[in-house]
Amino acid sequence: MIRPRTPAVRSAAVAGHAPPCYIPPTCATDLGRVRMGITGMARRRQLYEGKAKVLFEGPEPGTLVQYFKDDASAGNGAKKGIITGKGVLNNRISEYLMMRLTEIGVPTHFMRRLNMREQLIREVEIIPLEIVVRNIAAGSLSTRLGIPEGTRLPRSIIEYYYKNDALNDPMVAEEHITAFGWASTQDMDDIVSLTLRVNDFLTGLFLGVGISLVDFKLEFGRLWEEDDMRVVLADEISPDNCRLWDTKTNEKMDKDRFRRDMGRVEEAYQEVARRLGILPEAGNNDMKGPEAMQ
Ligand code: AIR
Ligand code: ASP
Repeated sequence: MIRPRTPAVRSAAVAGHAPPCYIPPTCATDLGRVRMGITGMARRRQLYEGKAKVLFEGPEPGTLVQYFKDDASAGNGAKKGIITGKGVLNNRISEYLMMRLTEIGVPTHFMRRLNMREQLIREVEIIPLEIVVRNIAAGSLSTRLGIPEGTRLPRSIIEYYYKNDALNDPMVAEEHITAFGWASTQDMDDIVSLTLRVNDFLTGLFLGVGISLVDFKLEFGRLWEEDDMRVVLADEISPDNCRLWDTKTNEKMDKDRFRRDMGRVEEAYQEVARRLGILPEAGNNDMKGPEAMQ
């Protein structure tokens, strides 16, 4: 839904109140320069580096380049590692899923994939929430409520977490979200209806390739077009932020293999891509993709 920009929000945007997570002022002033290994000539301003991705200034105003790293972390950075080829696979998987979602009318920040590790996205003001949808009990829900992993939930459950590393992304209620102004009631209406559509669509899409969509995390952003604002899907959708289990064997095909030291992590990501019919054809060398050199 498109909404006119309210005067209050407009002045906040003009005054340069940075999106809380992607372009904090401290990072924006500390502009790194990168040279992309394989593409050779591309020099881009780095705006932000996260745990799994880097954001660079895009070629046009209002665009950014999202670079997918092989770095993996768990437990808010407590555990760190590299999953070789993950960046290439997540770039491709997220492209595919975002494109399919666009086809059914879900607005996203995705514009197009640029190369093995990068995609062009629209610059949005990230809403500082992690929206988690659960269809089957697992992970923190099982731990917190004592519901065994694998229990089918009576209905899909949506949870909200406040995106704040220093606080360890605490779970919050809609009351906190609206009271502290992280999102308006109208933003939340849009977020919930988009999230439910994404869940319905992705559940069916994954089921079609023998994968149960157990749970996943989404992020949304505000996209400003002139004086209008739309809430759009942002970030990525990949085995880094979905739990994906083989429907027959319940074998895990997602980042839990890394979080729980189960081994065969790369293979699991590749298998997801293979089943979706999008495994990059290139050999192992290309899986490394261009390397960012600072
Ligand atoms: N998630 C949450 N924060 C970061 C991520 N990636 C995702 C997990 C899982 C879902 O949200 O990948 O798919 C629920 O996570 P948890 O840990 O709350 O059970
Ligand atoms: N919370 C994220 C995860 O486990 C990553 C991290 O916290 O470092 O997926």
